[in-house]
This record gives sequence, structure tokens and C-alpha cells, in this order.
Amino acid sequence: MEGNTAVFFTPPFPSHFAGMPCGLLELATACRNVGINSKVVDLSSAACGSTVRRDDWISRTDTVLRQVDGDSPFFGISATSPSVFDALELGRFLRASRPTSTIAIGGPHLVHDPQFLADPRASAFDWAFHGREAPLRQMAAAIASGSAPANIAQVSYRNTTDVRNSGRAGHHPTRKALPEMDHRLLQDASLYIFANRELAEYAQEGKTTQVYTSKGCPYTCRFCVAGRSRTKGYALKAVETRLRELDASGMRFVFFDDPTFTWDRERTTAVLKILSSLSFRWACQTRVDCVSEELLHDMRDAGCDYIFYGLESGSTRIKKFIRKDISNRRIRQAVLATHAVGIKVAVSVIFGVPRESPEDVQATLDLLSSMSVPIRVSPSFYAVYPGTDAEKDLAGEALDYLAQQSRESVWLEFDDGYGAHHVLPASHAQYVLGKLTDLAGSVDDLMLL
Ligand code: B12
Ligand code: SF4
Repeated sequence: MEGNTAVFFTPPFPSHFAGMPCGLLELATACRNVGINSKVVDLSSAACGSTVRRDDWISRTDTVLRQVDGDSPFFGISATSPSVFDALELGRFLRASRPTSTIAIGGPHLVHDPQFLADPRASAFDWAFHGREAPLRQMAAAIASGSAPANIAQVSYRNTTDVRNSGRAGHHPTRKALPEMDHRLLQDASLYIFANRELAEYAQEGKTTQVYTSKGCPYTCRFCVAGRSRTKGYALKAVETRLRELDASGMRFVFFDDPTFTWDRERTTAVLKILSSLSFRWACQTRVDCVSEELLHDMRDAGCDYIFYGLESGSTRIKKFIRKDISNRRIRQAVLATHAVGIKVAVSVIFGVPRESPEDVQATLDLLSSMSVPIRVSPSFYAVYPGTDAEKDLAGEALDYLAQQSRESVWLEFDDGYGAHHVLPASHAQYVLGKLTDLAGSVDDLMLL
């Protein structure tokens, strides 16, 4: 067999949170299942919350490369838009260290960058996957054969002289079953601290993970790449099997990555029924207008520990612009009801929306401080991603994510900050950060994540 070793990396990019690289674990597991010696190295989580020192990620990567057998290993890198610049750097480093390796790239950024391989800055890469969901078995078979998966839809690959496309556009239908994901293929599971730092203990013991039961969301928020999809998610039978497996394996806490966990009430009820019979506790992310008092009771009874709400703003003007126009009254009602049933509350708030005024910033701070219940606050800064309506607003201004974006240290304080493309400058982020820090210092119930 040609490709007998595969190492999958996230780029050396400092995310705000550390989180399981589920996609890479699925790919590595599929490769392991066809006899490839596989591993996942999460350089992003290793750099969580701080700027990345080049000598640090290089020495981590070097250590891994020393353990890699064979002359021509397979290296796969997963890139989001903020981390694609770092993916290029890692690709170049791997190419220089192992000239005859095969290096591939995939992930959320590649979905909206079909011309990636044709860019001279991406010359280290042999092939790229541009789909949202990899056909895992076929992909693993191609990796094992050492060739680019030219027969798989949404793949581009390098020929001797040019870049070719698999020529089969279109979407892979969402699978019925949730793919297998073996956490033991992670190089270092102790990196995972999650949004809720109390979970660090479980993570150290490998007893917490992330999982998803659906990937779409029907809403149309201006900045989001996950919206406009009414996909129902994975078959409930498959969800049940996966959740029972996790429970039986001793998982104590599970975070659901579904973009909006409760948007489909009927399905939520069915998933809660499954969860009620399991012993792990869990958390999810959703919208305040996708919960009710009754549902919150059911969620609590099914083991829900905290909910992460995309609250976004207290300013009516901003909420209209981003197309998440939910009244402050409704927001407050949902937050208070969540707290009242005994579920912890975390919220995401967005600053830096085009033409944001000091009054808009203040409206969000006022909303947060008016709740009087403990809330964890995760601040984001409005970022423009390829494929979103926010990108269309740029009216032709070219978005060049392969060039380095926003790297001043203030962005590290914001989720969707460091490495993203912003409309408003770092000075505005600094202003917002000052206001947020003052607020967290004066209101006991608020904790900045
Ligand atoms: C969980 C999650 C996280 C976790 C873990 C991330 C991780 N390492 O996977 C944490 C909290 C750490 C995180 C951090 C960030 N995230 Co995040 N995250 C998600 C979330 C909710 C789920 C991702 C997931 O697990 N999907 C399921 C897996 C199976 O899919 P997948 O990873 O895409 O992988 C599949 C394919 O893409 C493909 N594939 C992926 N990589 C590769 C590589 C190769 C070689 C091949 C062949 C195929 C392939 O095969 C996989 C299997 O089908 C998504 C939103 C969503 N619901 O999708 C946002 C999302 C991916 N995150 C996003 C962003 C922006 C970020 C941050 C920048 C935020 C920040 N400022 O800190 C950071 C960046 C982290 C980084 N390293 O780049 C954006 C990306 C948008 C974009 N265009 O880039 C998303 C889409 C959210 C959004 N709606 O905007 N995130
Ligand atoms: S921000 Fe949330 S509600 Fe809006 S489209 Fe994205 S996932 Fe859906």
C-alpha cells in the first residue's frame, strides 16, 4: 500500500476556544479503517487563546514528523477562512520537510474558494476538497492508493502542468448515519477546554466531546455561512445509536455543534426523548426565539447543562441589519426562563457591524446588564466570510483570505476576531473591549469568555 501513514492537521491558528476537530477525526477514522496509520494533530487548539509562536508550532510538527513512517506520507489540513493563511504556511513547511508527501486541504474555507489550487501561494498542495461533507470511504480509499481522488465530486487536483477539477459538481446528499469518530486518534486530547471552563476536568480525562445531529439552519443572518438550509439532519435512529455509544463509552459531557439545535420542534422532542434515557449532561447552541418555557423544562429534564444563545445585539437597528430581529423583551424572557429552570446561560454578542455607533454598543451592554442573572458572554466582532451576504455588501472589493488578515492582539479577545476580515478597524475593537471589560468589572453576574 502506498499511503500507509496519514496525518491530519488544523493550522497553527489561535482560536478563541479549543474544540474537537470532528471533521478531521472522521477522516482519520475512515483512513484507519482501511489500514492507514492515522493521526490528528490540532495545532489550533494547542495555540488556543494566545498568539502562535512559529518556533512552537514548528517544534510540535517536527515531533510528529519524526514519528511518521514512509517516504511519502499523506498530510491533510483543514482550513477555516481566518486560518487559511496559516494553513498555507503549514503546507509549505510540510512540503519542505517531506518533499514527496501528498498534501491535501479541505474545510469551511475551501467550500467557497474553488480556485484555491490555481493560486501560486497554494503551490505546496496537491489536491483540495471543496465540499461540505467528505465521502469518507471513497476519500480514504484514494488516500490509501496515494493518488488524488479525481473521481470524487468537488475535488480539484494538480496535474503535471495545470489544475484540474473532478468535473462533478453538486452536493453529496447528507448521510443517514453519523460517521464514526475515534478520539484515540488525537495526538493530544488534553488541549480541549471548551467554552465552559468547568468542563476542563472532563476533557483532561477524555470524557467530553462535541457531536452534531444536524448541520443546517433555516434562518438568514447576514454574516453566517450556516444559514438558508432546511436540511433535517441525520436519521434519528443513527443519532440514537451514536449517543448511546458515547454514553456507554463513559462520556460525561457532550456539546452539540448543530448550528441551531432546537429550530425544528418535532425533531427536538424526539432527540430529547433519546437524551432523557442517557446519563451524560450536555449543552447546545440555539436562538432565543427557538425555545419556550415548556421546551426548556424538557431540555433540563433531558440533562441540558447550558445553552449558548446567539443573542448578538441590543440595538434594534443592528438586529434588523444582521437579520436577527428579535426584540429585547423576547431575549430577556428567554434568558430569564432558562436560568429559572436551572440551565446555565452563555450568549454570543456581535460588535463591529458596519456603521455601528457608540449608542448601538451601549444598547447591547445595557441589555446584558439588565438581566441580573449569571451569564457567560462571548463577544464576537463582525467578520466577513466568503459565501455570505456580508461578502456581497463589500460590492466588488476583493476578499483575499490567502493574505494575512487582522492580526493585532486585540482581536484575540473576540471570537471571530483574529485572522478574520472586518469592516470596522482595530481601534473600534479596542473601544468595545474597554467598555466590555468595564461592564464585566461592575456587574457581578457577567463573565466574559
Ligand atoms: C465546532 C466548531 C468549532 C470548534 C472546533 C473547530 C474544529 N477544529 O473543528 C471551535 C470552537 C474550536 C471553533 C473555532 C473556530 N471557528 Co468554528 N465551527 C464549529 C462548527 C460549529 C462545527 C464544525 C464541525 O465540527 N463540523 C462538522 C465536521 C464533520 O465538518 P468539517 O469540520 O467541516 O469537516 C468536513 C469537511 O469540511 C471535510 N474536510 C474538512 N477538513 C478537511 C481536510 C481535508 C484534507 C479533506 C480532504 C476534507 C476535509 O471533511 C470533513 C468530514 O465531512 C462550525 C459551524 C457548523 N455547524 O458547521 C463552525 C465554523 C466552522 N467555525 C467557524 C469559525 C469562523 C471559527 C473561528 C474562526 C472562530 C474564532 N474566531 O475563534 C475558529 C477558527 C478555528 C480554526 N482552527 O480555524 C466558521 C467558519 C467559516 C469560514 N468560512 O471559515 C463556521 C462555519 C461557523 C460559522 N457559521 O461561521 N469552531
Ligand atoms: S447565525 Fe445562527 S440563526 Fe443565524 S443563520 Fe447562522 S446558525 Fe442560523
